[in-house]
Amino acid sequence: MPQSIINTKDPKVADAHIISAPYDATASFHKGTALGPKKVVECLNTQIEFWDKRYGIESTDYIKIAHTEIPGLAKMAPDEAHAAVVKMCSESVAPLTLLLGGEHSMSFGALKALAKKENPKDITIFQIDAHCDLRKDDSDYNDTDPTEYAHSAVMRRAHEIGFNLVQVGIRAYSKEESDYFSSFKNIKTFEWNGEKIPSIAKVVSAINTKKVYISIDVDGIDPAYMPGTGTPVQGGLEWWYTLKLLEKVIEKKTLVGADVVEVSPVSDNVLTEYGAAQIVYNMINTFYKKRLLEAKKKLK
Ligand SMILES: [Mn+2]
Repeated sequence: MPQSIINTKDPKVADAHIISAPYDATASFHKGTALGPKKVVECLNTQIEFWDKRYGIESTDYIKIAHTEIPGLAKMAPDEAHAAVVKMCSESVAPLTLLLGGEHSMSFGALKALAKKENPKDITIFQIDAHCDLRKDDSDYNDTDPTEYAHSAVMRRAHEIGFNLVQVGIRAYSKEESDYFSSFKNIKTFEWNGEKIPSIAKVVSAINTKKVYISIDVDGIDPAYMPGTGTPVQGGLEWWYTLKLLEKVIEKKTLVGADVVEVSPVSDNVLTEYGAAQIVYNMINTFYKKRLLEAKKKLK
């Protein structure tokens, strides 16, 4: 029996490769997301149940999961950090690569790496987030050294290079961002505004491509479940809705990569890193659902 969900040291043989990007230089409010990946990996190593009750099996017996941390990120400027993420993600050969942030700007490194192998026009980024992240740059809150690699601009950068966008849980944005998402047909924004929550089927059907990349900013989920994050906003996605939504997206679409970002651990509360680790494990298992169900059949 494996001692941890991260059960191989060799990313070359892994079915899923988790890459940590502990970086928070452009964060706008509460810093600390650089500490996120380590805490999430700790939860994967010691807290998450191997047994996936959805499939009735210990998936760690059938799925190899590796973990690598990108070294030296803390001292890098935003453009250097971005390049380091692109390099590491480009070199990953696992069928599924998942990035752990770090601030949301890290996702653009994974997306740039993906854009080298695939046409971004064929891929929808399925983004769970309180924020649109569609700013041109961070000059509205950083007048000393604005950067286009800011976490608040990450989805604008991704959209500019051709990716389609479906955004869920959005509830804080600027006029600039509203104007931006209103002017493109290939951006669909589901707002959380106290009105009726859209059905999971409706959200999934808004994804118009077969291929999907999932980007989860944990602040999209309600801070009652995920309090440890850089820019929390009240009134987000409910926990079980989130898990079901992700499961449906991965079942219906072809997952080409994922990230979980903006975990910023707070003292005396481990909900955020624990929840993020559970989300990571669930996504990997859903990706390998067919394999797990076949293995389960043979056990009988
Ligand atoms: Mn956000």
